[in-house]
Parts: sequence; C-alpha cells; structure tokens
Amino acid sequence: MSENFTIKQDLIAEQNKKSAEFLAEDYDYLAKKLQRRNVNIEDLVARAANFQVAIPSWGVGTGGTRFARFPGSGEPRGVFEKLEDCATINQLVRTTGAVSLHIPWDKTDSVDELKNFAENHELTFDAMNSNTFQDQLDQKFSYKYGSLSHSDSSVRKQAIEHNLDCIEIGKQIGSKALTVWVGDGSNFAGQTNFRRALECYLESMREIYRHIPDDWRLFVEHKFYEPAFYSTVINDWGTSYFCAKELGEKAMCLVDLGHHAPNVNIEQIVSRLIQFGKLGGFHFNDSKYGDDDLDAGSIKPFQLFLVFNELVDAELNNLPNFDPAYMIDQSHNVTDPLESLMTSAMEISRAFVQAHLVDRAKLEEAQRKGDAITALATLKSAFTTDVSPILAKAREKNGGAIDPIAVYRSSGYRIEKAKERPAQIGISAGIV
Ligand SMILES: [Mn+2]
Repeated sequence: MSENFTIKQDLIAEQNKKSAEFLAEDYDYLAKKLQRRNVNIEDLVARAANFQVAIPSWGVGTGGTRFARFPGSGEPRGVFEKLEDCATINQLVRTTGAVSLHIPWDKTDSVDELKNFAENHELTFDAMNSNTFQDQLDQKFSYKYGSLSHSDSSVRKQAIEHNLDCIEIGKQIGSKALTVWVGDGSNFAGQTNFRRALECYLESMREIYRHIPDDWRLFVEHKFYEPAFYSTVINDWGTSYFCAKELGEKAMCLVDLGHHAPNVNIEQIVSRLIQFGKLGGFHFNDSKYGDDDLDAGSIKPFQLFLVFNELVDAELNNLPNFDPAYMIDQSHNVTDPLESLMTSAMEISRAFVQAHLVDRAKLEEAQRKGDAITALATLKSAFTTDVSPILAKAREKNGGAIDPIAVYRSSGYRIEKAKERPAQIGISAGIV
C-alpha cells in the first residue's frame, strides 16, 4: 500500500505558487470591500480553515441509477482504496478529514488495520451507516418487505442485530454516531398498516438505542420516497422528530437535503429542528426533481446558503443542543467522483462563509419593521459576495491547494489509480 501513488506536497506548492499573485490581488480587494462592512477577512479565513464536512466512503465510487451504472477507471475496490481517495480529497481541500463508513460495504476482517490505515492517512471516522435496504448473500431473512418495521419479528431482530454490529465496529474505530436510514415502506395502497409499521420501527429503534454509548448519537434519517414509491415509514421531518423525541436525548434528526418533495422549504425545517433541539446532522447534496443525486450547490446554491443562514444564526446565538454533524451524501454518475466531492466540499464551505457575512443586526431591524425588501437585500448582499479568495486562503493556510481541481488533474492521480486498480467485475457503489 505504501508504494501506491500519492499527490506530492511539492506539486501542490508549485501549483500554488502559480496562482499566488492573482489570489493576493483578489484577497486584498475583498479585504477592503469587507472592511467597509466592518468585517475582518482574517476572521472569516480562520472560520473557513476550521470548517469540516465528512466524506461518505460510498461517494468515491461512481454511482448509478436503477437503469445503469457507467463506471470510471481506477475506481476503489475496497475500503482501503476508498480511504486513499478520501485522503487525497482532504489533502487538496483540507476540510474533509473524516469519513463516514457504510456497513457491510466497508466491512473488513481487520478493524485494527483499518484504524491504523486511516490514522496514517490523517483521517478519522464520522457516523457509521447501517444497511437494511438490501439483502446480503449470507443473511437468513429478506428485507424485501421491510427491515426494522417488518411485521415479522425475526426479520426485525436480524435488522437490529446488524445495527448493533455497526455500533461495535464504530466503537473500535472511534466513531461517535450511528445513522439509520431504512428503505421500509410500501408500493400499494393498503399494502402496509401505516401505524403498525411505525410502531414496529420504534420498537426496533428502542432496542438499538439501548446499545448506543453515552457519548454517541443516533441519527434518524427521513426520506419521502424510494425505494418504496407509495409510502415510506420515516417519510418526513415530523415523523423523524417524533421518533427522535420518543427514543431519548441521544437520538437526533438527520436532514438529507435531497429527501424532500420539490419546493419544500428545507431551511424552515432546519430552523424548526434547531428550535426543538433535535437537529443532529446533514447529508449535503442537491436535487432538482427528487432524491439526492446532484452535487451540493450545483442547482440551488441559494437554498444551500439559506440553510447555512439558519445554521450560522444558531451557532452565533449559542443555541442549546446545537452541534450538527456535516456530511456529504450524493451519487456521482457522470463525473470523476473525487472532482465532484472536492467541488461540493468547497461549495458547502462557501455557503458557510457567506452565511457569516449576513449583517444580522440589519436583518433583525428589517424584520421588526416589516421591511421585506431590506431583509432580502441583506441576505442577497451576503450571498452575492464572492468569497472564493477566503476559501482559497484557508486551504493554502492548511497546506491544501489554491485550485484543488487543477492540481488533481495535473497530478495524473486518476491515470495512476487506473493502473493500480484494474477493474473488477461486480463492484457497485450505492447511494442512500
Ligand atoms: Mn442520506
């Protein structure tokens, strides 16, 4: 493994030198501009340099749809190669030091080896993700008609055991959370009893919750459709909130931006969950019609900004129980996944920094006076500020690349990985 290709820091330094002069010009100009608004640019660089969003292990492989998957070359063939890719992303953008694993896709015989490998690559582990939405070769009961909410208690027991396995692996590698998303639901009216399915789900989750360590959190992730197309058991934030509340204080709600119907006001949902002390974390991505398969910030950057506007407002007000875990969850079907993940991580940081530019005193005054035009203008003034120089400076400060995509492309990483990792038949990436 140690002989595997890596991007040399020298290359990053050399490429950074080429961009340094233009960056300095843009940075100085932005510093002056922000000074007029009484904003210190260095504070924002420090915030951007401390911001973190986790990478999903399944995101570094090419995704697909139920129609087809078009794999790229040099795809990771196992968890260690996935970690190599995650380390490369972090080396260039420096905001993605944690990886979220998915069991059983990332199951390995030696958890110690996994832990050491991650440490050597300067990575830590974010939330564990369980999988009871597909059947594994060695499993006794099928999840075709549900898992944690199944009407048969033996199937539920099997799904519970799997989640407990995930907790055990997580404990060994230093994870502090379990994310549970189930594909349970129905495709026909009358196929399931809505109330009974939720009761069964809750009963199963109570058993899982009992095994959640005291310094862990249990994230409940909702999704309104797919793979079930008529109804899902954890269909929206209201159901998610009810379950988290029922389970106890370690249970929190996880918002996946793509898991809502089109036009739903997600920023308001975020605000509600913050207010109720139950916002646990995020799966960032973007979505045009449904699901979560587009890159974060690629279609609706203003919505991403508005979500961060709520998050930053909560952060600045030191609201209780507010410590959300940020993670990307998206499927890369037509791009090099590493390029998509780097771009997405930068877009998420961008929205975070822009939200810090909102003049909150001015916004509050406008809200009090009912001055809608000024309120929107205050938000837009932050949103339309190009904070790229701040993000670039933060990356440079942390040893990353001023232009991560340019360095990645010039390094020949993908070509080298294609040589190291000849394609295997039957490898598939998933998306939840
Ligand atoms: Mn998700």
